[in-house]
Amino acid sequence: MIDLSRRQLLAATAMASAWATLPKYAQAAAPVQLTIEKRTLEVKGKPASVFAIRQPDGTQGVRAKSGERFRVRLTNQAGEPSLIHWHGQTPPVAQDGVPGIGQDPIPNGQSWDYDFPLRPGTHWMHSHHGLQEQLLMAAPLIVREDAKDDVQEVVILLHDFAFTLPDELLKTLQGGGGGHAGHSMPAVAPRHGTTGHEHGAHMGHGGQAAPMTMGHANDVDYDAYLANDRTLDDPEIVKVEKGGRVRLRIINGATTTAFTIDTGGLAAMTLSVDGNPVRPVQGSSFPLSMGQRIDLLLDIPKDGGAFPILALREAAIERTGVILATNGAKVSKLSGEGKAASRLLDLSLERRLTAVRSLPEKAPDRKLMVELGEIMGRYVWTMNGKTYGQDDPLKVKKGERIELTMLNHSMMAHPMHLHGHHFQVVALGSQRVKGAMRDTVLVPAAMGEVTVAFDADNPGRWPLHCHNLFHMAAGMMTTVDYI
Ligand SMILES: [Cu+2]
Repeated sequence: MIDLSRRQLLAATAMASAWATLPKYAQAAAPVQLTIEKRTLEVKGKPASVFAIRQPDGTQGVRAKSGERFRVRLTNQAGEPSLIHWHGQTPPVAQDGVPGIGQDPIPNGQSWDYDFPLRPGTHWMHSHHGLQEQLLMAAPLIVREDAKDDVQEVVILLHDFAFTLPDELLKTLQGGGGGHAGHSMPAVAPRHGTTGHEHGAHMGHGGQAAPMTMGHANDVDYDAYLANDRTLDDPEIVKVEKGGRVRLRIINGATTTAFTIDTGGLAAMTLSVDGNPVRPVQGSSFPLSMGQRIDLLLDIPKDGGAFPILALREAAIERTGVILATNGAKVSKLSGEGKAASRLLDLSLERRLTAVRSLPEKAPDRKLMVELGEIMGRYVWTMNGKTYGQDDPLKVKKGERIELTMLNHSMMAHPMHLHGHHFQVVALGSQRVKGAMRDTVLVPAAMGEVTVAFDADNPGRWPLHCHNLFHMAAGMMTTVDYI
């Protein structure tokens, strides 16, 4: 696995001094060992059998530096076939980790080698096989852009967790389950009666009020919401420095739960979304839908204290999070439930985001439209009226600039993820923007419309799907195809 061409090798051997550097090179080229395995996690005092993706020293996922390659040997010890997708990375399609597209699932006990250039930023990895993601088969994939030693980095991976097995949850959603007697069954949230609404707080162009955001937020009432595997009544407490700077790298790895990140008394500033730098937006409240990431910069006050960083479940009172605390600070116990329901996610932050590095100016070569829909009453989710397998793939050509408009006819919002590319948000409804570069964008319920642009520069068959795991499992996926 030494990545030297024969010519480089000959050149190296010609120089005696080069031998001294060769072992170091070889060492750097050794793959990171990553294993998918089962583990027992205690959730609210009860043991749960879940998965982990970790290195021999227990590190969950991968941490790397900008400029490095993703050189990983992935071993499956999950006890069942599995395959991991490197969300946010743009590898060749054969290494993208989607069963039936790049490769087949890795059988239990076998390994697979990966080697591709890393894309900087806060990314993550998760199973793209079956419903394994619901059982925490997910981990961070952090590629540090600039190693600033005076900034402390804190990674927060969010999850939703149920003691009920994922296929039972899906069956119940589809109306065919009902569960077995004796199982504790988290309620599948009613489809009607939790409809929330809010007025757009911002005015659109020309003084028109933005359309009211409507929709239904949650399909499943989970047993717990986790931040780095912990609930808020027993949270991770991260030691921080008085007067120090902290970079939060927050990943929403939950399967069907969107959150609002609440930094409380600390003002925060956006650094990047989905691993792509954005211009600073100040605030203390940031929406984060499934699959998305946000990096925030915080200054810890000079006199110190304890600072909860909360993730508020969308349109509900449940919450999770971590506590940043300086030495000796008193950390109060926090409840996993807040007093008032949090808001439905909308595009108010998206509208304010601007990419630091935009796509080069270019007229689109091709415009595509995808309508997101639901077959009412059946828990079937569609793209252009079809479910995955019966879908009409989106055909593009290599080298084209694509503009893809997604229009949501359903009453739930959908965080739409395109594999193999990052896109720029170029319109929200009819309003053109020079928005963020992303790989996952929220398309709000009830005629929400978002247009993204990307360059077809990575040939393959690339999934475009909703990052609500159950929506995807119930049909909401298609592909963008080109050679
Ligand atoms: Cu969806």
